[in-house]
Amino acid sequence: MRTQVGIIGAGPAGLLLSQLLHLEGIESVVIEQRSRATVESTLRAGVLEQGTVDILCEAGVGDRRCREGVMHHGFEMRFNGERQRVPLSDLTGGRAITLYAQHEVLKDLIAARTAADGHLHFEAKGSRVFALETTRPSIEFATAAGSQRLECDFVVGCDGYHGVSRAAIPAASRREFRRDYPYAWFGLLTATSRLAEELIYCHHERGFALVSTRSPDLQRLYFQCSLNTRIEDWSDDRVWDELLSRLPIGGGAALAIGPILQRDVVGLRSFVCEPMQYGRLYLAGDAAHIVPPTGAKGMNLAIADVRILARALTEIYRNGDQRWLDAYSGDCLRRVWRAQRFSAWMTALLHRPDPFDAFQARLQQAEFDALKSSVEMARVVAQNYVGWSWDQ
Ligand code: RFL
Ligand code: PHB
Repeated sequence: MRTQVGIIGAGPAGLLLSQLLHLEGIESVVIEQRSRATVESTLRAGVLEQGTVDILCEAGVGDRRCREGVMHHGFEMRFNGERQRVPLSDLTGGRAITLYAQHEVLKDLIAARTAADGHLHFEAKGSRVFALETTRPSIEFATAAGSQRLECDFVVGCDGYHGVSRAAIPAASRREFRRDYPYAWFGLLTATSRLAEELIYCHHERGFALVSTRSPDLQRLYFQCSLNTRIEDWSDDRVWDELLSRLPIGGGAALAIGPILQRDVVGLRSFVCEPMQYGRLYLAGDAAHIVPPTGAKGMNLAIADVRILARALTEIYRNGDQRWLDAYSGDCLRRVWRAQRFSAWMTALLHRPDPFDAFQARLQQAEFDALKSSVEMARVVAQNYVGWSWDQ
């Protein structure tokens, strides 16, 4: 098999890249290890920045999101009982975020690629990349039909943090930066009514909690837990007791208890691989960088990467101009480090330090007080949360 761009991973980065290239007349093949049903049903992100929404519309996959996604013009912070709204749109000249689940974005992208006869290989096992330093890199993988070899002009690693692409870059040719956090998030999806119109980020002495939403009767909730948390130790009653103890602080409606449909525990990590390129291999999304989910930036960064990469590949195929590809890693990393800074700041502000640190707790309070009293600080938070425009 031969194609122009071989893409490993059918997450938001891989699928959107394939779609953007298709719109420019560039052929690609996407190789994914999971089944289509699993990709289309795994719960992850929910917050789309304005720039992400814009690019999904430009890619021709925004229709359902327009009908079903919900725009939010602010969010609430609760800090040891005090409540403070961050009015996103007022502080950013009208920008907003949209709540629309990541797996719904993936369904839309897969439908678009399939309708255009795009080449998607699900349940492809054992992917490996070869000859990255040459002009004919290749990917080998196995499907039910047997072993396959895909020759490409370029290989793009969109295979997430645990994928094979980044590891194919020799250790001497990359530098990795990481921070692991001493706590995790317990996440659940519950069939109950909305607690509030907007997201609530809550700092409580028992730990962080987050109220997000998927639809009027499906809510996505998270709370800080210890790294060694085992899901089976958490009965529904225990989950609700923990959430209710953290959330109804400072007045407002109480959370209505409902059946818990899904639950998961995820560790928090900050990670960057520099550069995001080696020979003819380009990394995009979680394959190159991870942010803790507190800033809601991960998928948005993945989408920003492939927007830049699609443009760079188009320049080379259309005009033979290599400069955009050469600038790819540096262009992405500026945005990535800005998101790292914001995500680490949100995480440090909202979580209970573990082990508890009284000095850090006072600093968190001082930080929250500054946010409350300074419109300049609130504006910086709002600008970071809604995301940066493409030319920023
Ligand atoms: P993905 O989504 O991990 O997709 C990678 C794909 O590659 C496949 N793969 C392979 N395929 C073939 N061969 C191999 N060897 C392979 N190895 C892996 C995988 O099966 C998978 O299908 O990476 P991508 O495309 O870079 O997208 C990144 C986003 O998924 C991620 O950053 C976000 O989900 C992060 N995130 C959030 N981001 C936001 O922008 N807004 C949010 O509100 C938000 N909330 C979240 C989040 C992540 C969370 N978790 C689970 C860490 C909330 C949570 C709880
Ligand atoms: C979500 O809706 O899943 C969500 C929202 C905000 C975050 C992280 C996750 O910061």
